[in-house]
Amino acid sequence: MIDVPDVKAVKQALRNQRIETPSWGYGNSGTRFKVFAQAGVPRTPEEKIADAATVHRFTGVAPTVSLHIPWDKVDDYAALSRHAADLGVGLGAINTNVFQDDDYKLGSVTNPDPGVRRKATDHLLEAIGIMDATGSRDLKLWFADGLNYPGQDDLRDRQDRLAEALRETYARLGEGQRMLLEYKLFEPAFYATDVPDWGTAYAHCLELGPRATVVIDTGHHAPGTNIEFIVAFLLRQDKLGAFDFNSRFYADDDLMAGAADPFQLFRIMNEIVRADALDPAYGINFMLDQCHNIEAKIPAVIRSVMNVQEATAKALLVDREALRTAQQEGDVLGANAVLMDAFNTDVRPLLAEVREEAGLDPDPVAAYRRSGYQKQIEAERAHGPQAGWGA
Ligand code: PSV
Ligand code: MN
Repeated sequence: MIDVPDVKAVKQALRNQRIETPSWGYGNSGTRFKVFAQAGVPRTPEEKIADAATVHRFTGVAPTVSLHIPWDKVDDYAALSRHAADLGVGLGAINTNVFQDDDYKLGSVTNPDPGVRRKATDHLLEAIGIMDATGSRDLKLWFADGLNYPGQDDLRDRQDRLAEALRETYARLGEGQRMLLEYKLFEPAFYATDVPDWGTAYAHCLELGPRATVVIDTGHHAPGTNIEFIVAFLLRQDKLGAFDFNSRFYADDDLMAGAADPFQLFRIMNEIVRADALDPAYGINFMLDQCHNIEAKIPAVIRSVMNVQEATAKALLVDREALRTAQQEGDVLGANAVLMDAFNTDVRPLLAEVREEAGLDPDPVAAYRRSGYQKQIEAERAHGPQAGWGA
């Protein structure tokens, strides 16, 4: 292992790290061609939260779970929050869903029909009401809005409509609540998306005020995009609110974070560490947004959490002083070597120690497999409709 100047501080940072898991990652989800059902999948939001609590039990760093409304609609959100607390976790970001009603065929908040826009904005306001009940801090907005054909609607008018809905929603935020705006280059709209990139999201957040910040979903960029640059830029502007971590090979593949390109995840976490933005007190919500179609879901979420931890540990090992010196001296190869030395370090023994010192099993996936939880949920959840993207 490379020389670690302050191994205690590195371990402390790793112990303090927080990663939020998505309720929908525990349900059935997949591609538009096929969603493969799995045994033991949750049927209710309560059961999804139980799975999230299980991930936290074995990793120790995933104490909150994001909800998606209406997929996680319940009558009593305060009771759901108590259920989560009883299981040792909290409810995190509330994700809005203005993309699955027939009314939204031509868009939600940017729809040319004011009635549809009203309905969509009302859903965003309803989500803030849910946050009031759950105590959630973050309202997460992603709009599928966009156009399939040139000329289909007026690009600029749609920006005005978007700004109006965002303004109304922002004004409704309560004390301590924030708005996170996610962008996506493509899909389901194929010609033009209304919030296609970080620049558009950033400009809208800037207009709104300090409580509106950008979400970077790692799967939502053109191939080859330098995501760590976006991270560095938004951090400098104090406008990075959250991540939706996942992996992509080609499009929005939603594979496990760190699976396709662990080096990219390291480069992202390197910018986070560089800005001292890892600590939960800084306010970035490090979320996963994934779907596990062919792999077992709970161990896949555990593996993803571990992948983020590994990238983070490597970023914490970067010798900042040596890097700065090499950079200032114009030592191109030296600077690059400092970064690569950290990336090429096997941090698994370090993380195993961190877990053991926290009273956890050093191998969370193996511990999960031994725990009997999978067998238990397969027996308990044998009947009834399983949760999925539409339920
Ligand atoms: C859209 O592709 C997205 O990344 C948004 O975050 C949605 O809320 C989520 O996926 C749902 O799976
Ligand atoms: Mn996302």
